[in-house]
Amino acid sequence: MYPLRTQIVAALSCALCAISVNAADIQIKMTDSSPTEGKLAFEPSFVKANVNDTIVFSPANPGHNSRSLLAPSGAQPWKSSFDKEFRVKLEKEGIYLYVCDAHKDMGMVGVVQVGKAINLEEAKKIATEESATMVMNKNRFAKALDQVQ
Ligand SMILES: [Cu+2]
Repeated sequence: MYPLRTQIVAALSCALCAISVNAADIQIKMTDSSPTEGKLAFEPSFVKANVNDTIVFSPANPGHNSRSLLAPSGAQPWKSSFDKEFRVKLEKEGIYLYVCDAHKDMGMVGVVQVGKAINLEEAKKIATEESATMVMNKNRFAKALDQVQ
């Protein structure tokens, strides 16, 4: 057994490293059919992440990609290739809206919240406009945005 003092120091330094270094990879599946989300979906369609976490879009079926529709100011937009795993590190706080280019009209869309939702009003406005053009899953953006905290 280590002396108590050593244990405290070890616990403290571990807590600090969790805050500063421990950025996570968060997987979002691109799928034809999700048990939780329905047809033509990103699963999960809402993700809450921390600054510097990496989103990993992974194809469960062919025919999908991911493109950002809205990113907070200063953040890099993205557009992935079809049928390829794609990693994007989110360094700016706010709401990100994204779509599949092939199935945006079918409501294949998703939302990532990074830190505080500083651009929520803008995100809601764009989501409402886009949802009006969809022929199915019209409420997906709204359902995802309802989970923003
Ligand atoms: Cu798609």
